[in-house]
Amino acid sequence: MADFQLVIKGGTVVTAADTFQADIGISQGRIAAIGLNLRGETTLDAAGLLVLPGGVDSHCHIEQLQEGGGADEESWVTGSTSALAGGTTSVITFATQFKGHGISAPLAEYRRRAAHAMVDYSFHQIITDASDDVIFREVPEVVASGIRSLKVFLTYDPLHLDDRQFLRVLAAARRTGALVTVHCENYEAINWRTKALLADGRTAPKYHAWSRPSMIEREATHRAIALAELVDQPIQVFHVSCPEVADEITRAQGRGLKVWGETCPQYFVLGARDMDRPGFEGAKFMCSPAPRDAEASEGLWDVIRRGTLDIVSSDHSGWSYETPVGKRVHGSDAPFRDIPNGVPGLGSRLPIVFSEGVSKGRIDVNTFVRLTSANPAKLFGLYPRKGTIAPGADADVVLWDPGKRVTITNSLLQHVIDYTPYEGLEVTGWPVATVRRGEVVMRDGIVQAEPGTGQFLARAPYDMIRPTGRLPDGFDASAFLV
Ligand code: DUC
Ligand code: ZN
Ligand code: ZN
Repeated sequence: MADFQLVIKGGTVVTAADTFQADIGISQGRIAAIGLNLRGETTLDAAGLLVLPGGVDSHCHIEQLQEGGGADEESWVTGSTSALAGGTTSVITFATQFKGHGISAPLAEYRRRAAHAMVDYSFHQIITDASDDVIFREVPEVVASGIRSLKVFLTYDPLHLDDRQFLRVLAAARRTGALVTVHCENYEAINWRTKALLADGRTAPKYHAWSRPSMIEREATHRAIALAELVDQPIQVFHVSCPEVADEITRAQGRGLKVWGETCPQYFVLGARDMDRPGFEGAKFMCSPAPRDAEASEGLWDVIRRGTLDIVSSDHSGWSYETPVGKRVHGSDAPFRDIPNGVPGLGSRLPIVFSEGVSKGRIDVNTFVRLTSANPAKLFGLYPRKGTIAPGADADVVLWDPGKRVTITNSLLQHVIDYTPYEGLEVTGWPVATVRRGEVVMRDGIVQAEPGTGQFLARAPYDMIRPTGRLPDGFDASAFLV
């Protein structure tokens, strides 16, 4: 007689902490038991495979609204398909504010669109205009609705916040119990250098990297940490591109601050060299911060092994190469300043991190699970429902063939974007089946899930992002609505 609806049988279970042989019994979408010789109504054979918790991608852009109307090319259906094909079962995407407007109305539109998701999801609320109404009225409402992270940009027109506005967001997060995630680059320095490059006729994609060298990222990271320390507000630094920037986080963590850092696969395998490809080709590799050089990429693994950077997200951004709405939106000879930033990476995230990390001997498989699933779930208040294999957790599981060699091509990734910057990259390790809340939604690359079956993940208050209580002079300026 069967005890469970589904049993994943004979695999090697891997969590953030342990690796062991076991069957997993699943009923009602949750893990009901971990043991030996479990019997299910249905069995999924995992012999010879790793059994991992579903990937949690805590930074990706899906169907993001554009100021002129419309949204990013990657829809919830295509984005979910790519995520499930690549072993990711939960994502955190973004809801944007447009300057001069509020956040509640666009958030309702984001939620309406996300109702088509096939992965479970939450949002980071982007704040681009820290007006009184947004900071004092709307942010508390949005956080109370379960969106427990705010995102700010210290650069980019028209998104960037000055220091005063950034402080107001940090204070609002402290009052309401949210994490603040930060895009750290110096706005004025980039604009100044960009003007000079364009004045000198240096317009090709490769000058994107020249416009924002590493000290521009390091300075903004240092400033973001200092202001967060002033407010005593936990932050996560997004997409750290190199060890020089990570060193700022190491120092902050050494002082006992709640500062976390993520990096992304593009910083492991791409470099400024890729933006120097002939013609417009370099646009395929343009993202911010800019990928650096091979030494920086290798150094990021040291930083990961030390624990300073503890999450690898995709920063998946939907801009096709050939379409008129993607990288060429301002023409095929647009100066680098006018080419949209971002690279697709939802489906390729896990294979690249596994291959570059585990298969090449840089990290062990438990560290892989920590970076790509357990830590993002913990930092964003989803653990232990997501990010682990344990009784009571959602049955989000990936069956992983650690020895499978694959050459990445765009069609394997199943996103809507017409290219991948990783075309031709050889990886060892590939997902062969994905289970989302007990349902087998991908097998051998074929995704079968109904649009609308993804669930919104409302995030309740959690300890990890509670302020430290250490304030300069013991004075809590954030208690005042200024
Ligand atoms: N950088 C971002 O900050 N967001 C999306 C894409 C990018 O390159
Ligand atoms: Zn960013
Ligand atoms: Zn991003």
